[in-house]
Order: sequence, then C-alpha cells, then structure tokens
Amino acid sequence: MKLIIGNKKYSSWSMRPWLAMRVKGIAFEEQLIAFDFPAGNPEIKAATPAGKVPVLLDGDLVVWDSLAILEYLAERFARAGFWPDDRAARARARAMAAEMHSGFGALRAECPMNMARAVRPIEVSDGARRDVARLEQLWSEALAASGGPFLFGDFSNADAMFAPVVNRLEIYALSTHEAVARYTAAMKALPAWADWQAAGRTEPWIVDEEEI
Ligand SMILES: N[C@@H](CCC(=O)N[C@@H](CS)C(=O)NCC(=O)O)C(=O)O
Repeated sequence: MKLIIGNKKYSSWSMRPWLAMRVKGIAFEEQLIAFDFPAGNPEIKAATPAGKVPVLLDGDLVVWDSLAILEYLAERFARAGFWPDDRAARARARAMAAEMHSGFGALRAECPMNMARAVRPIEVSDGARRDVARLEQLWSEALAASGGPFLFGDFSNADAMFAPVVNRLEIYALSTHEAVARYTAAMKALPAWADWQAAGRTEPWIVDEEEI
C-alpha cells in the first residue's frame, strides 16, 4: 500500500490517514509530493485525478480524500479499531468526523496547520471563535463519556480527523479549555505525531499563505 501525501509541515488532510495508519501499525510506503508552487504542484495533478493529496493506492485501487481513505482502512483492517466497536459510539465518531470534514471553515481559513510554527497568539474572527467553542464542546463531551485519553478511548478515525486542529488550537493559542489541553497532550505523546512533526520541521519548502 502506498500513501501519497503533501508537505508534513502544512498538509492537514495528509496528516489524517498517515497518523491513523502509523498508530494502528499498518505498513505502507509513503510518497511526498510537496506543494511549493504558487499555483499548486503539477506533479500532484499528474498523480491523482482530483489533484489533491492524500491519495491511497492499494494494488490497482486508488482512494482519494482523507475521510474516504479512513473509511477504506476501517474495512480493509476490520480488527484494527479504526472506528469504536460500540455501534452508538461508532455513529457518534462518524458524525464528529463528518462535522470536521465539512465544517470549521473560518478556523481552517484563518489558522492553517503548521507543524513548525512556534506558539504565538493571533486575532481571529467571531466565526473562528465559534469554531473553537464547538471543538471545545465536542471534545469535552466525548472525553467525559469515554474517559479518554482519545475521544472514544483508544485512538480512532475521529482522532485522526481532528489531529490537525489540535495543532491549530495550540500554535495560535486559541483555547484554554482543560479538555483541549488534555487532548492535545495525548495527541502529542503519540510517537507517530512526533515523527510527523519532526519531519515537517526539517522540510525546506515555505508556502507564504500558510505562514501566519
Ligand atoms: N477533501 C480532500 C481535500 C484535500 C486537499 O485539499 N489537499 C490539499 C493539501 S492539504 C492539496 O492537495 N493541495 C494541493 C493543491 O491544491 O495543489 C481530503 O480531505 O483529502
């Protein structure tokens, strides 16, 4: 299996399946295609019809889009615990993943993921503040129900979906909520997180619009 990803420093969507596969111990080859061109990297467009990373290749099968890849992995490795075992928890985890995938537009637009940025507060819009408040609500409720350390106890696809916003909340100092601090510590304690971040920090590409 091969996972095509973008810059580890900036590519929030790529981080999701990469982290999930590493945490679940799934072996895969990685191909990094950096986006360091003003109008996108033509190599990405050549490698995938949608012109976006991540993309998972499994034999002849091509799966694009981070959430679709996570769903495929959950079926392909049914015993790996990509989703919670309990049906109701699984439904909630999927609802949270879907909300993340289709929402939080203000936060995503104003506060790009950046694995090499030092913590430095910025002013954000009311919309982004509302996004942060919604994350605090979602995470505190899920952690209280499961007991943590991850949203549904063990690391699941829901955590993979939210991992990039953990970085956004931290580097722009957007939340002082206790549940966010606890969840951030659990994420950052993952060896896979440390490996992704260390690689992102050594990348040579600087994309101006991602540097806030
Ligand atoms: N819906 C897609 C979005 C993927 C996406 O926007 N990827 C960005 C990188 S994070 C990308 O490929 N950008 C390169 C480009 O647009 O040229 C997913 O979740 O996988």
